[in-house]
Amino acid sequence: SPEFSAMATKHEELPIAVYSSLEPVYGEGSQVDEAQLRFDKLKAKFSEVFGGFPDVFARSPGRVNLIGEHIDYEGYSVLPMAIRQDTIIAIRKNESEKLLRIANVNDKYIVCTYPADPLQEIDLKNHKWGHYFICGYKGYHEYAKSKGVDAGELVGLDVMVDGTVPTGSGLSSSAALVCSSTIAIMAAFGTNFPKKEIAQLTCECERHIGTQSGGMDQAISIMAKPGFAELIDFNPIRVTDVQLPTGGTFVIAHSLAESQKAVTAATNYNNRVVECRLAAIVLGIKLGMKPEEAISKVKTLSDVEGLCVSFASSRGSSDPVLAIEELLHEEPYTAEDIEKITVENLSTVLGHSPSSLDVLKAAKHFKLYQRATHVYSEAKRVYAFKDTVSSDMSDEAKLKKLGDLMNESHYSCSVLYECSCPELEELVKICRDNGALGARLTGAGWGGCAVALVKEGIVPQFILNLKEGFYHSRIDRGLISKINLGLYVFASKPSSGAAIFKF
Ligand code: NG1
Ligand code: MG
Repeated sequence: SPEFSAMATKHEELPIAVYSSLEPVYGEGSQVDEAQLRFDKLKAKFSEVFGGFPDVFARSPGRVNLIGEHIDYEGYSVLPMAIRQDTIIAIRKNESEKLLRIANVNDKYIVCTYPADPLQEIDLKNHKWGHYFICGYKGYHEYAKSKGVDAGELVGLDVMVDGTVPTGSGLSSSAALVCSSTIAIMAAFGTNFPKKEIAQLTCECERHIGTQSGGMDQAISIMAKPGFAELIDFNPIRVTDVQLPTGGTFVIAHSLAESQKAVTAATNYNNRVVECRLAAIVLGIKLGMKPEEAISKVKTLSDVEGLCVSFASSRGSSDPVLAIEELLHEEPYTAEDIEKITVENLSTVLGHSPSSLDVLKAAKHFKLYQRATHVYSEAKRVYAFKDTVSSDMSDEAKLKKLGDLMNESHYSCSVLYECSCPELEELVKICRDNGALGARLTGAGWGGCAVALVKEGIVPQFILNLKEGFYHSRIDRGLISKINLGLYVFASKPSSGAAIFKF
């Protein structure tokens, strides 16, 4: 019936499709058969574990970021695309027990049980995969409350999860799980919020896991359209379709170093967020703000970009990096160095947030110059990428330029932001040596995947060469099995975003 077709919801709301016809959401072809098998298996496993059938299904994809790394939380636009790999969830209200029971088709993930309490604290010291569902659960209730929506009575939920986004790979398995959880909960309670609002609320609720993340992953997972990468702006979230030039394909390759971001946040991800914040405050003060004003008003480097640009223009330039070069020093700052400038101790500067205090405890020093230079230059590369795509150059010339920008982005991530690792460096080099127009780490880094832009005609040979040059020695060392190689290196087309599936 038309009521259940993907077309039936308003454009701004999540598409609702029928479980028995996944095509409107997954697109044509073999993907649909594969997806249908997974949904059938999910439903069967649900029955096996909980008895009976789920009420409804939800899906949300992973993503690959093409350019714009570690700048979403600084307020800058990024340019990712959704991938085919996703998380699907079967869910049912359970009125008889006020418990959230979260199971997984993969036995590696043991059943997690939580109380049906939206105000519960997530036990961050004891990381569990089910915590991501609770992020969505809390987020749903926080949003419903803020909108005066009746969130329904507190009931239990039976939940079965199947995810195909490799974890710790920089392809955002976390957002796929948080987003699909939130949507599943929303659908189970019979509500459907506008996509932009779901993107915003899932971004905020994933922070319950303890990372001070930006909103890229959730925005693309919720808002992606098949066939397009998206330029995503923040505050508020906006997406612009980006049609990539023909003749090029993005190949994703896993470095096989797993990056457990929720566990390493204090030294990696949150550390960088804090460094950027401190760099922004110090720049604000150097550019004439009173320390207490900078501490209370400046949160991100985008907040002081205007001041940096004014400074640069007084020197005949428009590049905010010039302000960094003149006002910050390359030597890492100690906490004391910064406190001399802020005239306030750093825990106060950072508002005593627990995750920031963890960062301060773990940090020896702060590389303000390098991190800020990365952020401003990466932000520019995103626009250069977008402008190249919409320019009137030939597709060939466009692809070359996009590849160059990706290479520059990787250099900046690796040298200035220091979020690469030896395995990623090796992999990126092998990609370039085998004819990639450009290659870079994608996602947070410190492991996970690289993305390479490759001329369509050489993709099969390129993948073979990667297998030969990077993966075979790892198969020999027993790190991965040969049968699974397709999970670690594959070409990817821009895929579709989140959806609800009813019976
Ligand atoms: P990964 O680690 O790929 O999930 C993270 C952040 C993004 C963004 C990138 C770096 C989360 C949920 N995601 O992505 O917001 O900051 O790192 O560009 O923390
Ligand atoms: Mg993540």
